[in-house]
Amino acid sequence: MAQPSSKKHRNHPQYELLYHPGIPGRGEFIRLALEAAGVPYKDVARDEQDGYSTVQQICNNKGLESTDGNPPVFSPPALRIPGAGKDGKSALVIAQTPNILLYLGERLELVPEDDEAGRFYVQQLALTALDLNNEMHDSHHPIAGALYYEDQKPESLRKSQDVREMRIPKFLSYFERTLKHNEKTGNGQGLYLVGDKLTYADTTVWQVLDGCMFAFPKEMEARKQEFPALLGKFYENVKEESGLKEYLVSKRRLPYSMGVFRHYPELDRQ
Ligand SMILES: N[C@@H](CCC(=O)N[C@@H](CS)C(=O)NCC(=O)O)C(=O)O
Repeated sequence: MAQPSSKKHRNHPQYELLYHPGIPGRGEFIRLALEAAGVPYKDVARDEQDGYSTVQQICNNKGLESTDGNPPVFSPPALRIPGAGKDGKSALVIAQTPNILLYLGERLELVPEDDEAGRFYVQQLALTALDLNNEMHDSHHPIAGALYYEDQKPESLRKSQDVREMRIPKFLSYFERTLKHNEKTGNGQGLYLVGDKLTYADTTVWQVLDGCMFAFPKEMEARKQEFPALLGKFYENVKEESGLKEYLVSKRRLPYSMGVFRHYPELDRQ
């Protein structure tokens, strides 16, 4: 079981993350939120014997329900919350990364308190970061997820060029401006995208930046001068946040491999 330094575990159910075992992938957005909050969780595919078959049973079955009377799930990640089902005894299952983050945001105190507009704003930023996540996936799988990269390499080269030259700067510019706006209006100090403390917008944007740095190291290095606040102070600070600092050097943090963020040198800036 994942065991981050648990500041708030007495008030939380035993969250269960249902995701693939070998990659950070989209599950990482959920892990980062839980780790930043210091709330223990079970990473079912990794922490339980035969855990991955449980994940597949809940997330990839062809039946009319996922488990405990919950509707079917399209694909991982999903979050299972024992005791949060309609009858107060069974489990609630929630899928779609941003939906899970929305559920956890208030509970983990990773959204501005008593501020509806602030909650939507955090979600807006997370959704935007997840759009870039999808662009990064498509940079090596522009034609079909079921085909090998090698079978779509010419298209990957074209797509990556567009992602690096057009899309990445557009997203980074937006996040850089957001940081500056919040420095002026929300006491963000260049450390936070919304308000004056960590939200899941920060952890989600950070994860996408980190993944982009892994996939396109030359491109991202070259962009540092253009986006110094985002790729400098902000990026470095999130790594130092309590909970995340310990997690990022722990075994729970999986290395990038064959997931959304992949490093093919030929797709990077030449
Ligand atoms: N929009 C969904 C995407 C979920 C998704 O694409 N999951 C991947 C793993 S990271 C998967 O298993 N997809 C199977 C498929 O799309 O066929 C989310 O954000 O959770």
